[in-house]
Formats: sequence, C-alpha cells, structure tokens
Amino acid sequence: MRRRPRPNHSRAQPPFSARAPRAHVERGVSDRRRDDAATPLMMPPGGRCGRIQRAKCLLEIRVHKNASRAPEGYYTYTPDRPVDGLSTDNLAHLVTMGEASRGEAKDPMTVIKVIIDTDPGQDDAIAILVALAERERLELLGITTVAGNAPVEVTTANALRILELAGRTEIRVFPGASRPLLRPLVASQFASRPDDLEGAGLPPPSTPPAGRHAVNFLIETLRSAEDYSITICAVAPLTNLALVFAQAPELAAKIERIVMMGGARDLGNITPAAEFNFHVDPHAARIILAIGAPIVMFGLHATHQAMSTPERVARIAALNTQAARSVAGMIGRPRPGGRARFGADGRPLHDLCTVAYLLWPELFRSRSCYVTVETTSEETMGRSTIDWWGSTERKANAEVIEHIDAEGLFDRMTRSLARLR
Ligand SMILES: [Ca+2]
Repeated sequence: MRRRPRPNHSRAQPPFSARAPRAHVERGVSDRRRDDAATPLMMPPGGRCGRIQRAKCLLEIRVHKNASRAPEGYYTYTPDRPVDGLSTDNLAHLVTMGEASRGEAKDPMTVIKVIIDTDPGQDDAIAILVALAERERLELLGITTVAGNAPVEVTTANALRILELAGRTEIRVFPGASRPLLRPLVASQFASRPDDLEGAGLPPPSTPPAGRHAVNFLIETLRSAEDYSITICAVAPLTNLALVFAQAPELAAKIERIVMMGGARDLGNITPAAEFNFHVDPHAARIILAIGAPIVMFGLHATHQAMSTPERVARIAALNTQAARSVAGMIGRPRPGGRARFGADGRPLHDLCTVAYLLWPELFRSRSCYVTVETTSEETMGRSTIDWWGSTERKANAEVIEHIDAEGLFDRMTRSLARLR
C-alpha cells in the first residue's frame, strides 16, 4: 500500500478538541485494521470513537447517514500522533483539509514486521516461539540480544538455541549491548544463573550469531524502512534501543509501535520498587519513553495475570511436540514461593504478552498514561511512575496494559505452539 504523506498539523488548526475526554483505549481500535476489518468502526451522528494510535492509514471509519457534515461512508485517516475522541465533526474537518479521504471498505490484513529485542530467558523464549509459529502474521526481521537475564553472550546463544529448536535458523541473531548505559549489570537472581533456559533440554547452538552489532542492525533496518512500518517487541533492558534513538532520534518515525515488557504499577520484583528490565537500565527506559513513538507497556501488574498454572502447562505438554516439550519443561518446574507471590502456582509469562498483543489485541485492555522512570534515587532506581489518574495532566506517552484475558491467552498460545515441530 502506498503511504500517505504525513499530515502537517503544525500549520492547521488542530482538528481534535484539546478538551476531548481522557478515554480508555477502545479495545482493538488501533488493530481493527487487522482483526476486524469486515466490521468498520461505526460512528453515530455526533459520535466519538476512542483513542487512535498513530498508525498507517488503515484505520477505517464508517460514518452513519446524516452524521454531521461528513457524508456517509468509509474514511481512512493517518494521524501523526495518538488522538483522543475523533468525532464526526472532526472528521468533516479532516476531509476538508484533505487529510482524511473517503474510500471503499477493504481488507487491510497486513503482515506485521517485527524485531524482537530480548535477553532469553524462558518467557522470552516462549514469546519468540509464538512469533515463529505465527509467521503468516508476523514477519520476524531479526532478533537483537542484550545483557539482562544473563550476559549478552549467553542471551545470544539462547536466542540461537530457540531458533534451532523451531528450525528457523534463517532468522539472524544480532548481539547487542553487553552492559547498561550508565550502571553496571545488576547481579540478580536472574543474572546469576548460568543458563536461563533451564528445563528446555536444548543443546548449545550450532549456528553462529550475525557479525553485525544489534544497534547497527536496528539503525540500518529502520533507516531503510517506510515510516510507521516497524514494530519492536522489547522484552529486556532497553539499552540497545536507547543507543539507537540517541544516535538517530529521527528513526522514531519509522516505528509503528514499541510493545515493551517493563515497569510496574504496583510493586517491583527485583527491588521493592522496581521491575527488573527498567531497574537494570533505568536510563535507557527513560530515553525510550520520551522518543515520541507509540508505546504499549506491559508492567508486572499486567503480566502477573498471565500465569502458567499446572493445568495450562499440562495442555501444552499434551501437544508432545519438540517445542511443546521444551516449553513445558521450562515453565513446569516448581517455582518456590509462586503461590504466595502470584496467588497461583506457576510463573507469569511476562514477555509472551508482548507478542500476544500483536496477534490478539482483543485479549487486552489498556489505559493511556504518562509514564516515566526514576533514575536518581538508589532506593527506587528504575521505578516506573505511571500517571494512572492523569493527575499531572501530562500528555500520555504509553498505552499501559491493565487487564489480560489469561485463559484466552493460553488457549491461543497453545494453539500456536502446536504449529511448531
Ligand atoms: Ca526478557
């Protein structure tokens, strides 16, 4: 599809009311183009739809007959930033300005181009496997690794082992940053493990990593991409991405969205205040939250809903494929203290949520919030500050996931894994 020129709102009167009510994201609106193309968003006279992500010009809006000044029909619009409360009057204004155009309903099913930035990690591994299983919908351009769960040499080897498990060694793994931007790599319960794919039963990799650094791969890939065309699943400390956007901030325009696992609305896991990924590289997290690209954030308050209970693990194990045996072997191991911490036996599959969000957005509910990260206090280092109630009145910079349909998530994830060998 040919891309529309980016509308220039700086010269025009902003078409959206600054007083538009702060609204929760209508579930799936930004992904309607992929998942619900046959049912365009209906906008009644005087109606208003929810928040719309900056996205490719694939959002379809059907306006009812007699709806304000905009004639009945389908429209496409390419917002250059997330907007709240698109109304029929706004739409009429956009049509007048030539920024929205009337067209026919069409099937805009597209393949999502994805890079996974990761530090495998068992839940990273499962996220990668599901992405590989859904190759018709996700085009995995490459995997970039970073120090986090383990040193980068180990996370790189683990990424290669996962690709070999799935028989997808044509996908390259690009080793990235070996330490956070400003702080030493945190020695944690995670980093102290020699092999964080314990239970997977995987041999050392036989394929080598790519000879290019992750940051160079990311910059070159983004630079040659169309605007708003690349999605990044960021499931590790954000060091690589911070280095990319520090070097080339203009590349934020190439990002369709960054779906990240990081932060917490409630308690931390690596410290009382902070979640592991944000704590390991808080400065990188702070940089990424400010680059201006659409961000979807999975904090611990959300990912703790994605629990691999014994029943769910048993359903995966019953697939009895190579991949399923590895997954069940990793997440079926007893987790001491799991029930006390999470309210259920098992472990949360944090990173899986990011890939699942791209595939099945209807399973998630979110809220638009301003989010930043603490970088000065040692006691709360890496704490995510989420303006849940809008008390600062600062412009939202992230869709913060609030609720996950966990049963739906595990059903679909199990079906995906069944497609692997
Ligand atoms: Ca991870």
